[in-house]
Amino acid sequence: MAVRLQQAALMPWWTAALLTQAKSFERNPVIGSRRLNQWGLHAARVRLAHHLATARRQRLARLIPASDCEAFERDGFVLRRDFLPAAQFGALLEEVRRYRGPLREIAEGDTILRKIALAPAVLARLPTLATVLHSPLWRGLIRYVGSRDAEPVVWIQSILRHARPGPRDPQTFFHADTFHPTVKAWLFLTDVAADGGPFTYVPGSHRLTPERLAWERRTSLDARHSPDAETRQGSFRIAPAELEKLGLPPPRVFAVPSNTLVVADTFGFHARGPSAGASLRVEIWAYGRRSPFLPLTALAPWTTAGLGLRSVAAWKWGDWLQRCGLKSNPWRERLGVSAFDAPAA
Ligand SMILES: O=C(O)CCC(=O)C(=O)O
Ligand SMILES: [Fe+2]
Repeated sequence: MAVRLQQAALMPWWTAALLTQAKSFERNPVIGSRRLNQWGLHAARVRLAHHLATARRQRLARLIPASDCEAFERDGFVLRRDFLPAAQFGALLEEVRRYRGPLREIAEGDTILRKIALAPAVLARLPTLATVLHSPLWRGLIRYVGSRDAEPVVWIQSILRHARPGPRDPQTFFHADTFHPTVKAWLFLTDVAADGGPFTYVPGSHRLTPERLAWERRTSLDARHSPDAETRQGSFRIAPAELEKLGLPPPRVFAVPSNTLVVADTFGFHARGPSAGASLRVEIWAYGRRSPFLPLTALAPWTTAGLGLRSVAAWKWGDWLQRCGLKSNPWRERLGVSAFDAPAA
């Protein structure tokens, strides 16, 4: 009874969240409602978000070369080998290798993810990286693919595969990150082998075809009670056989040399590819996710440095909750370690 009353009291809140990027079918009973999704609630959010993103993107096309727009429209990603001039890439690599400021690690199954947040004091020690993040092509690609004139949040990220005992890394299952177009970018600082945990992406899967919309609708009906935790959170997993049924091609495997940039719409299906043994992938990793239902391209006040500070604050808040015995913080702080170091023994 108390739970029901609480649910009823929160209903206006859950309903208002429909106009935001909220995506959890488990937490939000309106988003997760089987009946509302039978009536087409999820499908309507997906359709409207795509419609608005397409309109916003058209207005940002001037920021990048026409050939990149074409590649993106066709594939859902832009790939650029030799993104930086060799000397600048060398300086960036050296700078990141030398950096041993505080960083955080989190486990994703048997993978360890290591992240350095780019707060202003950190960026001051990484001047080449700061320059790269201000370059017109980097800024333009993030904005166009993300369909917002907004700064992304950026980390230096290391992915250490088979680095701890644990279940299969959940990111190795094909999935869409959320229900609306959204951007992620990878500037690889290591060479990535096909069997060394490459990023993989199903070309063209960013498009909202009638088949995809029907799949979104079907998946939304049971997502709230899915056995898969990520699907319950609104990041729908898809089986390889289903990809084929949607008329999609096999995934593209980004086995690429360092200094390759990939900027992708992660509404498209993607996964962290398999790693035959222990492997290390290091990248400058960016992520931009803003309100999907704003028709405006601008109105996004956060800067990359501000977002970096916010990441650090979130980690510290997690530490505090843990110290108070309220919740354990999965983000472990590590000191004196670089992005390129092996996992702790
Ligand atoms: O690390 C990767 O290759 C992809 C992970 C992923 O699914 C994501 O970043 O959204
Ligand atoms: Fe993802």
